Amino acid sequence: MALERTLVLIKPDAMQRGLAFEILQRFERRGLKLAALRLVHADEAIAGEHYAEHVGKGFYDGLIKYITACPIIAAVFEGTGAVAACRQTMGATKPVEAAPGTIRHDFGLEIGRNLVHGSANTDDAAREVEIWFRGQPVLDWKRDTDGWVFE
Ligand code: IDP
Ligand code: MG
Repeated sequence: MALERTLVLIKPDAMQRGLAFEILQRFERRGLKLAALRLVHADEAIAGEHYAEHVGKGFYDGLIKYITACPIIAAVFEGTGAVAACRQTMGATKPVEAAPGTIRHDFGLEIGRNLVHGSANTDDAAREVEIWFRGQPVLDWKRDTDGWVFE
């Protein structure tokens, strides 16, 4: 399986509820390697760029208001199959349809307060890493435990 990078956002509800590091820890414990981390209060421009695919949908205005409500954490995680692995750890978009043990199931109830974002595919991941880490370093580093996570 290919080594991939994916973009994770700890959304405002997770920040406000004190769940940010508990959520980050789930990705970390899975074996994914942190390549970049940033606390950022998104403005409408960056939020609009990130959620461009949803322009015109009924929930769009609420989504922009939600994601810009307070500082959030943007992270880049790296690992084999990292894009799908992160989505699996997050669970389905609707928390009531997310599998038990996933972040959205374990901490959420409503689709508009689903705590976490993860890129949908590798193209989106590259695009989103560029949006949130423009001009900022994404590190390529060898973790001493890599050989115990990646065969
Ligand atoms: P994803 O985050 O699982 O990729 P998308 O369908 O790409 O899900 O939607 C992006 C985000 O927009 C969701 O995570 C959620 O925060 C929000 N969203 C999607 N559909 C709705 C809705 O029907 N009501 C409110 N918010 C929504
Ligand atoms: Mg999506």
